[in-house]
Amino acid sequence: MLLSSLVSAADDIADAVRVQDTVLSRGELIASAASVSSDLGGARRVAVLASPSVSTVLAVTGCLLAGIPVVPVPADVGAAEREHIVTDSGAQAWLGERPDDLAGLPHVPVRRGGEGSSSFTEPAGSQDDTALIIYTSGTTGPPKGVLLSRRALAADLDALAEAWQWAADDVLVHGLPLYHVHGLVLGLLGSLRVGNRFVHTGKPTPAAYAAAGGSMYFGVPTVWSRVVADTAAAEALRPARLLVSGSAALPVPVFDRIVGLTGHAPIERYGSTESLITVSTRVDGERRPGWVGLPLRGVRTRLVDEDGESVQHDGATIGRLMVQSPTLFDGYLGRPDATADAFDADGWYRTGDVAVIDADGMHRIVGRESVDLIKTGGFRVGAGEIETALLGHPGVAEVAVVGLPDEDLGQRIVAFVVASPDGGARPEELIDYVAQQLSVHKRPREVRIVDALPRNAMGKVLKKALLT
Ligand code: MLC
Ligand code: AMP
Repeated sequence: MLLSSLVSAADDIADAVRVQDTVLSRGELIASAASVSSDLGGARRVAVLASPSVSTVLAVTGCLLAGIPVVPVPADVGAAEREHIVTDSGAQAWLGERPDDLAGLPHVPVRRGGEGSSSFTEPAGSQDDTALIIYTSGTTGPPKGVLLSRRALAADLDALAEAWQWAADDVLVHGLPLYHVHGLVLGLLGSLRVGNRFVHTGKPTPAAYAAAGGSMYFGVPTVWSRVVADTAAAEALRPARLLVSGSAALPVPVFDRIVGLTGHAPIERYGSTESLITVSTRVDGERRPGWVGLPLRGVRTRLVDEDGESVQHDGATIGRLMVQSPTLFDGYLGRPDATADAFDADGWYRTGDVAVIDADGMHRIVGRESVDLIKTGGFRVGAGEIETALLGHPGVAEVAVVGLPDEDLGQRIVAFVVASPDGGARPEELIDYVAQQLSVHKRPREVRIVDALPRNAMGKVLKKALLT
């Protein structure tokens, strides 16, 4: 059973989930399943506009308990991306929060209440059933729907609970989006599986983290670098048990500042939407700055060269990181070609990351194979997706998008634009255009208008020349 502790706990927990100032009991969460079942019974899959709200928590929990696959939609989604996700996923309704534009689907609000419904029977079906379809960017084209089974989610959460000694008496705090693996799967579903109290701070500000009184905190590196820039907020985390960083590389100076101000060496862990979390440092193991740890229980990793041959695990040789794991996804929805490309002939998942592994199995992520996948504030964004959006603007003749190093965001999205001859567009206008078409978090932080893009003899844009 995916949300086992939620369903099997003997007593009601009055504050099982808190989202900012609103609190939900365990009984209310379980009752949401009954209400979702009766409102949406028989639905094949539903979309949830996953803003950080109790409505989102009830919608997702209700669907998972009722056995209905959920398509989480970014809370800040724009018009074109919303249309794509709704059409591509085949979602039949919006459940929970109401989007500005329904994109042709009916809207079903979630009902609160139902105190006292303390028992629940998991619907007939299998652990192989899809629980979530999370849209994620590739190097080109629109985002693809990643099919995640109930089994994969459960396996990942159990392996993390083992590595982190995560238990029912923890209070987990974060303020991350509820439409990606980090905030939704690890944060919310992890808490409901383990049975601990869950607190969502609305936004991941240092002050909100300091005030939350948690035992475990999750953050992306941008959040942690903002926390350590606020000495008082960082020091308020001293009583916590575990500070966890993931979704992008945690800079070593930030790691060191966390140790200095909180007394805790952060736990680092590595993964992706497709593989879930596969590598982590352990509560009872070494936490080495710049390294992301050991394979979780049941996970195997290897490094290969360009020909697919294994390279040494000597702590120095760089290779392409491959993963085999019970936590792997079941493919991209409706994209057998892309699914096949993601695996080698022996079924190893190609992560797209390059890494080193030392003789003890400790992993260090060196970077990504492709410059066209950008990680900004922990969000994965495809350069191609932004280029396509910008080319839809009449003021843009040519464009190349790259991720440039950024102290705060890790990488910041920068668009190099050649304006169309009949008058260009102002950078601010182009930034807003992307925010309205895709998601606000995918907008370029900077647009540079240039006379020409650097190209090779074949006419291909030389992105590496734009990185300097
Ligand atoms: C700014 N805003 C605009 C705008 N410009 N709105 C519309 N149009 C424009 N042109 C508004 C935003 O809507 C927002 O409003 C406000 O400005 C600030 O937005 P921001 O500047 O984008 O926020 P920022 O401070 O940069 O966000 C940093 C961050 C965020 C760390 C909070 O990047 C974040 O939440 N990252 C987490 C990503 C994550 O969870 N990734 C996990 C992927 S899973 P308002 O009103 O909203 O404030 C994964 C697997 C694994 O990777 O390993 O975990
Ligand atoms: P996403 O699919 O959004 O979860 O992004 C997955 C990608 O994030 C991985 O392929 C890595 O490139 C990156 N990533 C996740 N965790 C870490 C980490 N701890 N260190 C470095 N990169 C990471």
